[in-house]
Amino acid sequence: MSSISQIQILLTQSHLPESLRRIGQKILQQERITSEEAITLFEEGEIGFLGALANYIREEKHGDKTYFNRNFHIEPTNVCVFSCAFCSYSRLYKNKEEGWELSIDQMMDIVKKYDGIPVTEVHIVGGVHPKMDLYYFCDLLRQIKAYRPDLHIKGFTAVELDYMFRKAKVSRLEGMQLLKDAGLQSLPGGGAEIFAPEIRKQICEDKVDGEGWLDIHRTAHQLGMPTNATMLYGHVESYADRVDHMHQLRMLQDETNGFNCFIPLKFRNGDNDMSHIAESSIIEDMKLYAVARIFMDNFPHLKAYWPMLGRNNAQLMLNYGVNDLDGTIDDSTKIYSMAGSEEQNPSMSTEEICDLITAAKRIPVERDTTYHEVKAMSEL
Ligand code: V47
Ligand code: SF4
Repeated sequence: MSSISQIQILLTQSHLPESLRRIGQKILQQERITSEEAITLFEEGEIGFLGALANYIREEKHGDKTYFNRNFHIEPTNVCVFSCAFCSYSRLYKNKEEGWELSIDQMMDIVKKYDGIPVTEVHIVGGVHPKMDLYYFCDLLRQIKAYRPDLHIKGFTAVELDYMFRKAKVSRLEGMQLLKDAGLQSLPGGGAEIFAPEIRKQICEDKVDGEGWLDIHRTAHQLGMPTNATMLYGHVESYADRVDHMHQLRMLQDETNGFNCFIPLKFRNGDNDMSHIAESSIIEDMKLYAVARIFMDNFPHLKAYWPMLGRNNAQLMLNYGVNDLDGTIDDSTKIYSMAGSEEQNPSMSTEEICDLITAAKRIPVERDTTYHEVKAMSEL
């Protein structure tokens, strides 16, 4: 049965509350839903209904295509001046002997490990080390580009950038231009967490606020650099906080059209200062992905980051709005294994990721960072 007829049948069911029927009709007429309606979906939407709406939108936008890319991570340091309560990864600067700090040569050795391997992207992300400044990272970017010009460099969360720019006493525009000139091409979506100030106060009080995060992404978009957006969910936030977060992203996207994808990040409670908080259930995860797909109508892509969600759950989300599974990264990221994700050694070969996608009756497509198709399945 097509996804449109599935929704039409659901909308005729007599037990469906009128509020949900109206939302379903809006989706079929390609109308945007309001923040209040998104909250209604969280509160009243039953999972089959939400899944059908999200899947309809996903198939309208992308058919069965499911994207992945070939990338690797460089994590320059896990030493961090900030102290986010959910973070299992960082070591405070005052305890820095427990952490790692890579020199530029060591990071170039990581790049050289991929000689002859058809990766298209390097993702640079880490803690915030006071001695690794803007000019240090410009040097790193230049060396990577000189060594491997074809590699797209996606790097630095708004948190790292805000600190770098303040320390170097440059404006956000000046700092971003320097990084762009040195080779930075796009920004990852990290550091967004939940924008609501009362939640930020409880989970990440000392780093850039929501307004600053949005302004840094706006600045990147002004310079023609695409970015991603994340939301850390499933801890102390309410449905209204989630919707407010997504609404602010949706408004910025209306203004700039600079976001590529939205990546909900499920809070993992291993070995951090929020370990007493239970993790969200898989049903809550499915609801969240579906509502995100329905609400964020101007975001082209919805990504399930499998190293954090686990590969089986990420596969399930392909029926709840997701059309991107991130990369075939090897064990080059430690953020999630340190926070208790079931993916202790997150690595999937191209064949494994394609099998995962085809088993869900979708079509795997290798993409580059900006979603140009590198290879369709028939060529993989
Ligand atoms: O901002 C940290 C999250 C983010 C935990 O843009 C946690 O393509 C869950 O943003 N439980 C950094 N999440 C990683 C990130 C990312 C990852 C992959 C792809 C992209 C992209 C971006 O990791 C942080 C924070 O929200 N995080 N600790 C935790 N315990
Ligand atoms: Fe530092 Fe990022 Fe961890 Fe926060 S989440 S403590 S900014 S590494």
